[in-house]
Amino acid sequence: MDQTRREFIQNSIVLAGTAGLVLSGTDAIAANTEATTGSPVGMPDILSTSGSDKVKDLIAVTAADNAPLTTNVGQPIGTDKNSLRAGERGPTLLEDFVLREKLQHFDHERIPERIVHARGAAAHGYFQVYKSLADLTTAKVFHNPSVKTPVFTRFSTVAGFRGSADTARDVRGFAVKMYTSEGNWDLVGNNIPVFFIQDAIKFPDLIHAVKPEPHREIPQASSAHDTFYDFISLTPESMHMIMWVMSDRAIPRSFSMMEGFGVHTFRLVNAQGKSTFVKFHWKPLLGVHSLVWDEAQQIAGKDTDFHRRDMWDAIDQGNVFEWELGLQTIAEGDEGKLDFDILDATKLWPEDLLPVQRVGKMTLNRNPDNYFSETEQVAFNTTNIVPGIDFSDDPLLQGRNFSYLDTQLSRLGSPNFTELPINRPLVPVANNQRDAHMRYTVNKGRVAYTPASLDGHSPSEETPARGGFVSYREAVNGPKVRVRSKTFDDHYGQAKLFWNSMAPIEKEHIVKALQFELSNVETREVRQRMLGHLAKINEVLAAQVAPAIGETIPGAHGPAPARGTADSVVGTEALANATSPTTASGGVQKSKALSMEGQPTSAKGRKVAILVDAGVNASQVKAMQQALKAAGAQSDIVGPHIGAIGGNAGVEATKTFANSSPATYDAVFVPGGNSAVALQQKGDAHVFIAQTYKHGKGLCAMGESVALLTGSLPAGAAVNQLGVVSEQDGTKQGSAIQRFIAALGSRHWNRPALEQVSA
Ligand code: HDE
Repeated sequence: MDQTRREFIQNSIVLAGTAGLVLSGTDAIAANTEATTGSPVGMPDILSTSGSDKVKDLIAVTAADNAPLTTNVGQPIGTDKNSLRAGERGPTLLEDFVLREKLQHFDHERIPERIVHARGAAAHGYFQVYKSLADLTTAKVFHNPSVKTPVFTRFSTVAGFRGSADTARDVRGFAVKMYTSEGNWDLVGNNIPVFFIQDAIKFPDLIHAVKPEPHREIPQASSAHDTFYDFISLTPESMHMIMWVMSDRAIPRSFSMMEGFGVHTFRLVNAQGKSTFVKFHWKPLLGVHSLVWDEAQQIAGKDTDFHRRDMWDAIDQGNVFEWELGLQTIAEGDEGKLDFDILDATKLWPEDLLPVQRVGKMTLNRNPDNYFSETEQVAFNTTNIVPGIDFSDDPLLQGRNFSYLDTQLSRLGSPNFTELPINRPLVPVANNQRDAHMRYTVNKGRVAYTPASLDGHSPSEETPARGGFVSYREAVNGPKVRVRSKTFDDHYGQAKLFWNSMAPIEKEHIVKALQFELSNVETREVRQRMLGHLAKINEVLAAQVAPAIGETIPGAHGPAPARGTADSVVGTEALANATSPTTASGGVQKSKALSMEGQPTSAKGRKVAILVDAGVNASQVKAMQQALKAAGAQSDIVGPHIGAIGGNAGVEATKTFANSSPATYDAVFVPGGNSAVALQQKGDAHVFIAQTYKHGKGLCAMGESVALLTGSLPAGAAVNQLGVVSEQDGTKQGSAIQRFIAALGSRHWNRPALEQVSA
């Protein structure tokens, strides 16, 4: 290594050391000099095996606790409760620099929210590969299983403003920033594996159509309006994505219970320069689970922050959110064997044809210290890739590669946004870029150009052998044209595959979602155009949606129940049998991976409401709380007021019937005791039970409360089956708790008498 580069790296490491990195001072210099000289690659591998490097990096800029009050230039402040006045009742003086600085800063606190994905929440963690993937890629993040690469992952909705509800029906952003030893790698994906459009040039139109209509800024965070369906009904390529967005995937139960997808085809490139096409997947260890639409709408009012609160609380209590990274790969040259184009982002690669190999795990285990500094200022960029990972020619990805860097300028105001603590890489940054708003780095010397002979400190290029990035040598040739490739033409084949792959209940939910959305569209012509597309996907689907918007499908066969839903046995069967022959799917007609049925279930990450009043059996409450905690579930005691219930210090309510809702819980437990008498008189308690039954979630009542349970449900409702547990015998309390916990985490869709439930 030349002297200049060594000095630069040493200086950087010392700086990084004072900023709180794992290595510091002379130890760091020794360790990194060794690592650098001992490795063919020039950049020092400064990541430790703890994965906490980024967190330590941030400590240097995290405000200290209990510091004395100062102005922004460090002047100690005597008082900031009163402004400086000429006399106690006199006018305020211009000289009051404390007042002026405080107001000036406040006046400029906001930055523009993201144009899309404005509403989001994020957490820190790390990624670890299971075994080296050096045969596929030179990316070091995929080489050493003992290295924990720090990550910062942000989840978001797309359409809503920054203050909108978490549970809107929408695609979820799933953006992962990895602080690797070769610079930052951002995988800026979604929780749905395909997209609405095939070419980036349509993106502003799509977003203008889905956002609140411009004349009156209505509706917020909702696609159920005319301009969205006007655009969609004139854009057949969006039909596959529409099926996903109308499914329960668009209303996840938790960020930890949704999949993530890189969406586009990328390349992995190995040391021999061999390229393999790849699709990235994040598979949640808790399985994929969703809310039901009725819950999602209620939660939007009862707890706007439902998803961010769920993640914050889980991590705050020492739990983690985990996903395995999955890869689907196609050798370069084999892509032509498929009957769809791998550059078309409206197509997925059926897992039945190209199985997902799980190659590593991401663990999120630390909440940010400051929402604005970290979650709001984090700037993802699809062009943040590292050597060994490269782009495909997907025209959507190509457009994104321009957009992200560009948008950060208007959002964060300066090209120096990469110097913000949450955005800066853990490796040293060295180039001849200088100045601009809010420059943070102090560059030494007189040379800010290359080539330069005057100053030895100028950074030098890295050869590929030493880790310098080189683009994949893809051969490209063609006339300049504004045309869409014919290989992008199939717009319905994979929409059919998705529909075919759904369980009847999932089909029913898609039907109901479309009924809801289209019945909110005021223009009949737009609704009719949508029906036309649905009929091309599946006639029964269209025939079931049609009655809710006052239409019939001429010539459609397949029984559509009068109400247009599939609650009846006949309807359910009709939906189960309603399939369409697929195209553009490699011959796959149904894919298990697309359905949420059969996903792993567990009590982990679930939340139970325990309904209490004075006289509640405290030992049953305690036993349930302990069992839930042991199973990784949380619980809230819901009572008539917060605090000790009925003077019983052992039973402390943290929620009330007025400030909570059954929609925000995965199950309800009603312990026995005299509380049952008071709860009988409470409409809210009955609503808790009835609605939980209706939404297919776990219910458990003990002792005196068994009558309350059965009294809240219609005659013929399931009791002691399908996730409903009732136990009068106090000696069998333990087994009732176990049965209840076993039922947590799954929905029991086929409960009888749902129609009669009044909730
Ligand atoms: Fe984005 N997208 N996008 N997008 N996107 C943004 O960048 C854009 C697309 C995605 O948590 C913006 O920093 C274009 C697909 C996520 O901060 C902006 C196109 C996918 C996030 C932008 C797309 C995404 C964004 C707005 C069509 C899934 C939030 C703020 C070619 C694979 C990242 C920002 C975060 C954010 C542009 C389509 C995912 C304007 C032009 C497809 C997760 O640059």
